[in-house]
Amino acid sequence: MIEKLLIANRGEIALRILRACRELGIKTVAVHSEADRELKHVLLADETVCIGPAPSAGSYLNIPAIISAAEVTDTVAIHPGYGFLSENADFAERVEKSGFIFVGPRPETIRLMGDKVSAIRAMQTAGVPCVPGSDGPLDEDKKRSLKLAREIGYPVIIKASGGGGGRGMRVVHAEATLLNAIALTRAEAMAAFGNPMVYMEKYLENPRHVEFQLLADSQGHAIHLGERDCSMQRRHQKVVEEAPAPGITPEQRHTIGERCAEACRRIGYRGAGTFEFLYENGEFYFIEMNTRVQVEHPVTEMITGVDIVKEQILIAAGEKLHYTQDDIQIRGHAVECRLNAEHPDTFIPCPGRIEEFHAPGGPGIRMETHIYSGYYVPPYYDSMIGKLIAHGEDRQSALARMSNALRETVIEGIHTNLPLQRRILTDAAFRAGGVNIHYLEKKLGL
Ligand code: MV4
Repeated sequence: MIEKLLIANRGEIALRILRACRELGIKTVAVHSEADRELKHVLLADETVCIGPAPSAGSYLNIPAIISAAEVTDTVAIHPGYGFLSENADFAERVEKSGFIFVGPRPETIRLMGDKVSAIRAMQTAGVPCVPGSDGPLDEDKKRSLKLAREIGYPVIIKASGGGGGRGMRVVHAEATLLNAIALTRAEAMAAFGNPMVYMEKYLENPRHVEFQLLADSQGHAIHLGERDCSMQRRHQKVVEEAPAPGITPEQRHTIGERCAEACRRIGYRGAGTFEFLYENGEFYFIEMNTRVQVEHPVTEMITGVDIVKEQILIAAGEKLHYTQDDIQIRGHAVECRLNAEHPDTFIPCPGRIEEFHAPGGPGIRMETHIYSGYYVPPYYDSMIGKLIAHGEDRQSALARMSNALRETVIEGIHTNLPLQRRILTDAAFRAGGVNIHYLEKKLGL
């Protein structure tokens, strides 16, 4: 078993990883920046190492500093959390070459999925449904691109293979602008990712964002934990997530989930992973795979009873999955509201001291946060300060519990998006379920 684990992250996910380690009897090393000495998990960890200055580039993204911290503390494994270095194949490789266990997939898998063209190709081969498109990179042959777009049918979308998560894409509505759009996206992709490769897909105009959670061990077993709906988003930042996705049938869950599991077996996937789909008119279209634990993993934990972070660590330790697919039952419904330190109307980040914090409670309520009364939210990092999760026997009950919990939550001293979250919970379309990815921005009048 792993004796000691280094948490290469900060905030609520670092605390989540620390708690999983405590349950497993694993000692923890918290690495932190100069601005993060008072982080809750740093105060709780068995050992702490300051790895650099406040800006992430010198600390949470500083690979040599993290490896050195692991060396001086006799760390066995490194958990990257989400964001920062979590999907950096070079980091995973350096971790393994230095003799540590990387809690995540093999570096080659991270590299394969980081390149969207190769990820889509791998999924297509494995029988995962994908968006109609170029089935590979666009070449310099303009006639061929024009012909392809005409066959797919406008609108189409040009995406950078090195992009993902909303970076490096351009929608094209008519033939007149296609070639220019390809050239522009290519140039931007080269500048932003050092990779000029672009590909084409049919542009789906009003899809939902539905993603499947997968777990795979290093002995070739893979299971799915059902899906989440993450359509309630603004500028590619998710705001509310829920599981299961409204309106998805057990048959659809079984069919798509099993395709994803089979894809994991084929590519020798290891650890937790997420298959992102667009869902429109009853059909699923794969767009990207995430090779890390995700912010919204708790809604899946609430409806399946599986501790995803503990499973990640046990898989990294070489253990077999503790569940077979038949062990996984969906129980009730869960919803998550992200809590951000930001102005509720302008979305401008609002760092500062939390003068007062009162956490909500009651049946089915889970608060994942590192904040406490007196904690200072630094200005250097993502504005997310926590997540509130509500579970109930059905969607109605989960939403009722979430509404109560949002009313109970008190965060004073800084602006937060609590007022926005309370508004979303009373929104008729949200309450009906199944809004698409454009809903929130339209509601907010953007
Ligand atoms: C799309 C799309 C429509 N059609 N691909 C944006 C983030 C990246 N993961 C993929 N994205 C999209 N790809 C096709 N073929 C619309 C989006 C999209 C989106 C997807 C998921 C969640 C929010 C989104 C917001 C705007 C656009």
